[in-house]
Amino acid sequence: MSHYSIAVIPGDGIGPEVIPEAKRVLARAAERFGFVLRFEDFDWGAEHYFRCGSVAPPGFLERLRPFDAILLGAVGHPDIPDHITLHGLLLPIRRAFDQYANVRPAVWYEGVDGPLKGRQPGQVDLVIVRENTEGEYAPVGGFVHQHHADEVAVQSAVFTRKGCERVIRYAFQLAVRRNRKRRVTSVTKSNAQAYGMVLWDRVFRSVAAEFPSVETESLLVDAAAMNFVRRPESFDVVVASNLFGDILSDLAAAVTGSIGLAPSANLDPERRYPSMFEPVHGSAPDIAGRGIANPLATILSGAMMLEHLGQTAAAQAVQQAVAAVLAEGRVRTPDLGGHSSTREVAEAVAMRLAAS
Ligand code: GGG
Repeated sequence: MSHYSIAVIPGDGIGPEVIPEAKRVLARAAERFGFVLRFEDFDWGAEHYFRCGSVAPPGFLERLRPFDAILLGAVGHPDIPDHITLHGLLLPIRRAFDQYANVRPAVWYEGVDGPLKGRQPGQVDLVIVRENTEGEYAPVGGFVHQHHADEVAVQSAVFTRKGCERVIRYAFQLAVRRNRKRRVTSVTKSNAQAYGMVLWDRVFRSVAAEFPSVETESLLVDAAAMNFVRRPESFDVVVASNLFGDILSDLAAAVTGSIGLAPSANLDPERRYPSMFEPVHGSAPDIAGRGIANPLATILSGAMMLEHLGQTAAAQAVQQAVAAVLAEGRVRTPDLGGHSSTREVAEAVAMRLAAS
């Protein structure tokens, strides 16, 4: 029987509400498909910051390294500047474990209302591949004359040939594996960002030449945003820089009904380090503590984790159970127009899983 060790970081806000529900569903899947998930929880995030002055303890990356995967809820607290949480936990994990492909599917499920007139569920099934280790999120820059009237802040984006090439190649490989539209859309703003993103465009063209069976499209990010609304069904795999991929995945989530349904995988495709799975949504302090957060994005992130671990049948069963609960429309959280609790939605998925 296969055993997998999973480091769990529930984090802040709704993170500690959705994570236990996802663990319950994943444990049910493990039971049914005959493998073992050993979860170990880490109480890092805002509470750790209030107690110790940092969101994670010294050496936290070394503690995560031996795990097979990391499952993360959400980070961010209204009383801590967001850059402290992000640069203290999430971004170091992505960089230390070279999780260079942040894979963010956006699927419009049957039974879910979308905001777009004249479009139907089932018409949108796209994946954003976000570069996850450099670009606009590279920790390069600084302050001069900080906190004085004449202070200056410099923030540099870093685009390397290797960084562009590997994530763009991953996007093409994914388009081939998905075998849907076999289409990769590259998103930049290379008319204005005339160095890093020009390099990206050049690398995109050269990697595209390795995949003659894949159709390509290059869009400026403003046009991409417009077309996510105007023609979302035309997209298959979208590859974008760290910042643009982040923004577009929230837009894709809204177009497909709710950010409460958007999962993500931070992958080290070479499998040298643990990959990390997390919902796209953040800590949502406005609804935290009320037991109404949608657990499906975290459950679907868990399914992506099972897929990554090689438990494909279990991953598909979880995805099908989620799709069935959504299609049935009886149990759903308020973000989808329902009145159910986080626990009730997860329990409905777990029951479907057991029945399937
Ligand atoms: N579920 C992950 C989470 O809490 N994300 C908050 C966030 O601000 N993420 C930024 C990012 O993904 O780069």
